[in-house]
Amino acid sequence: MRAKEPTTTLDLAQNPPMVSRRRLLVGSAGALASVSLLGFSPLARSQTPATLPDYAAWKSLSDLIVHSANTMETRRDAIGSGVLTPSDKLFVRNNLPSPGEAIATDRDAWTVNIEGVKNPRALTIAELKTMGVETVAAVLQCSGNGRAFFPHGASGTQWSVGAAGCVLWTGVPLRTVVDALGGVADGMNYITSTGGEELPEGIDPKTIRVERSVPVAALDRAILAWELNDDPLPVTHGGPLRMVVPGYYGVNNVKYVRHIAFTPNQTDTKIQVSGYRLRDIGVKGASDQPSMWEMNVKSWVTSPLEQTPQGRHMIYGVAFGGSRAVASVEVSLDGGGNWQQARFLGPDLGPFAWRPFVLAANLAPGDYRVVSRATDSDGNSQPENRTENERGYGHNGWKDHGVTLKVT
Ligand SMILES: Nc1nc2c(c(=O)[nH]1)N[C@H]1C(S)=C(S)[C@@H](COP(=O)(O)O)O[C@H]1N2
Ligand SMILES: [Mo]
Repeated sequence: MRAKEPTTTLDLAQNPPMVSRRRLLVGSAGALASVSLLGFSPLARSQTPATLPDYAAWKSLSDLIVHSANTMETRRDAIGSGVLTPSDKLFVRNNLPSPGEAIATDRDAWTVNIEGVKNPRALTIAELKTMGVETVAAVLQCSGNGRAFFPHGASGTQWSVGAAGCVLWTGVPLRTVVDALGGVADGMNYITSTGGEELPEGIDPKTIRVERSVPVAALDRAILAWELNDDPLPVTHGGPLRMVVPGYYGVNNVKYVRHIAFTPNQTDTKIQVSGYRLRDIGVKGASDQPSMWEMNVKSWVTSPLEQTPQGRHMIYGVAFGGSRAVASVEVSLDGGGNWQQARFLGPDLGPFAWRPFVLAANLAPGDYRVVSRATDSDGNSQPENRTENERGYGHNGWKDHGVTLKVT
């Protein structure tokens, strides 16, 4: 039930930089013209290879904007109206190069060390699989999703809306594992997870290791996942085993997890101490600033996006509450002047999942600014404007996430 648009129109409209770069690569004069017509886009600054890197070669290139070999986002028009994001359309973000398929040759033999519990020990995936199993639907979203909308030129990948997806994780609840190991040791305030990448020599590991701490309260929702969307978890997305903290930003969902420790303090890795910290523009990251942990309420329209003929239309989008359920979502066709309640579509897969929404609209010829505004179960609504911040994190302002629709 997806509105089909001429692909070329959509490409140019929604992802001008990708198209521009592609054409620039082949040296077409038309491409240069289209660049100047479209004007400056922050996305154009990122490298845009026309192909997928080897470790993500199984992905659907036509559904992705490839920012770099380590960063790929889902195209806005590829999200569709389904509840779940197919794995081959899911965004990818690596802080370090992907470790490659070799780490998954014997998945069941992969071990994770659990420390800071009464009886610390190493467990294989084979053992974890005997302890318990649950499936949770959750939005995976990078902290910098929406960074491209910040006018100050926040450094980092210029994600639009596509550094997010809603997927199914299957694995054992961390609580179950911890209970089997005698419970959390006394005085522990954080869960600290370490990624399994091999680190290059000659660099202080603390400056590059992907090791993140989340408050110990996350134990109630954390899961050690070995499946993504009912398939063995691809290495691309953290297989053989991933620490999944539903409702928390992407970075806290540590891939190829090797080590989980309950700790009194947060880890002293750079990615924790000064990275992923919300602060004013121009301010350096520091441990006294809010860490990118729980996600906020957010939504965006996914179709139609640029141009559409007059008549009756279904306006689609996705909405999620972040760390709590989404309660409702409204759509405005006039940039926030008048709002209409949209209807959720499909099954409710729980508080951490997103919900596709739809609003039927009769559209007469003209220009429309289509925006959406979600509200979570605690009554928090998306603000109109972004909160300016140095790294362009946590953007859930509804204004920037709107689309300008030409009805002909
Ligand atoms: N081990 C490890 N885990 C990691 C990362 C990484 O580079 N290494 N990147 C983090 C970031 S910043 C994000 S947004 C998500 C991206 O998950 P995905 O690549 O499966 O989409 O993984 C997180 N977990
Ligand atoms: Mo991220």
